[in-house]
Amino acid sequence: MKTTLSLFLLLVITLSSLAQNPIIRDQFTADPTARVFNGKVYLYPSHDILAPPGKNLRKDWFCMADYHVFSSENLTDWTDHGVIVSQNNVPWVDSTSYSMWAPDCIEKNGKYYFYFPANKNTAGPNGRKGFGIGVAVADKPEGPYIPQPEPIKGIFGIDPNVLIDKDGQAYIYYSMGNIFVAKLKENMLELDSEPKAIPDLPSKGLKEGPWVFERNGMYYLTFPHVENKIERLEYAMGNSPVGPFKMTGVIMDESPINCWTSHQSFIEFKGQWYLFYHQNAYSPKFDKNRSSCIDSLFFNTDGTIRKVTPTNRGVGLTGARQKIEIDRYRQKSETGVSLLFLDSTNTFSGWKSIMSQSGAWIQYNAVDFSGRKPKKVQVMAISEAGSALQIRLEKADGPVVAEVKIPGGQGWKSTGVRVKKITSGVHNLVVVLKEDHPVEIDWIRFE
Ligand code: FUB
Repeated sequence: MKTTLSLFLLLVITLSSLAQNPIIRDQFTADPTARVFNGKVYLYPSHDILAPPGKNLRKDWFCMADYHVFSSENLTDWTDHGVIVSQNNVPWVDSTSYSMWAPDCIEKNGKYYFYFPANKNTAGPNGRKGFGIGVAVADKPEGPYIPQPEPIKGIFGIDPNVLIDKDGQAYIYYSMGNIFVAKLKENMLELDSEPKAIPDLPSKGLKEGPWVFERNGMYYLTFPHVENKIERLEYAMGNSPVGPFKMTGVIMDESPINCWTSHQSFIEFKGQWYLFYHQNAYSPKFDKNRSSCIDSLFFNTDGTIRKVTPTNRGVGLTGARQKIEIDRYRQKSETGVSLLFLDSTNTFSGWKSIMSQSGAWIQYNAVDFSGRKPKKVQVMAISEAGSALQIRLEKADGPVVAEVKIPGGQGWKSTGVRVKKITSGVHNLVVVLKEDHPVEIDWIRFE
């Protein structure tokens, strides 16, 4: 009993207050499927790693051996519940293939069904091993999950997604060139109809990663598609889970940092819609090591989706007394601000903001100043020649709450100054450089 408890505690790692993008900061997490179960958000991403040496694997390709599940009550603090399914514990999966691609998870009658694609270890009737889609079942969203001994019969494809319609009928969507849909039986483990390719979607350029949701009687079929050189998120709308679907628009443009893939899921949580997607922010030179991100999603009155611009800031509030990493900014001046990794040998340690020109500014949104009023602000910075900053509220020319002289020197130093009265509530912070002497900032924090 004692050993089980300590093992459990070892597995559960709480990552505190890390809402800003990317949201998981100690491992790569791609293809983020988010679901709301029992009032909490659960994240089921795939798990990119670098190809381990000596396994005869391509160094330039996806490499994924298992899945973790994460949960959060506020989209800000994430708990890693550890590995739920691995290529080594699924009887039908080729355990040398490292091919555990984009998954999904859904609840029905108190059971949790985790759907995942992977390479099979035996050839099917067509003589091909290829991708199958399997299911693992649990009594709780975080597992333990028991994988079914065989993949779902009749599916050759990747990127499963399951929708349970209002009448209780479940549908599975997946991709393999086209996007397919089929009914699932009541047991959620078998097909109840022949998979059909969904027509009227773009015929040129790869389509994959279907993710379907319903809102106000409209069905949104969302998917990454290569319209130009790399994927972007597009969608079609229809009035039933099987269509017909009409191509409607683009949800998110191609990655500004050139991640070839894109992959999405959507939730409504506490009255706000969110888009989950991935980027290769922690691995700019290798886009098969991706990281999950979240941004808010809004609809127009006719039900169409407003385009989402990816942000570093992401979602959620940051407490004023926490380290406010302004490199996860919402907006910045066009010139005079750049970001660099704090440690290029460990990109998970994040970035520093480099401000280099008087008047340059960087804006970090949604800092929570409720509770006791702060008296001081600390700024962790380096400035070789010494420099000066202002901290303003709401916008670049908003009220100044602190003037901070950064002393000259080589190493990181925290400088504390008194702050003016800040009214209780949520404020945007803007850091403005007052001199032409460059300064590097790691974080700021109120006390
Ligand atoms: O993660 C591997 C594959 O890349 C996914 O299955 C696709 O959707 C793309 O994101």
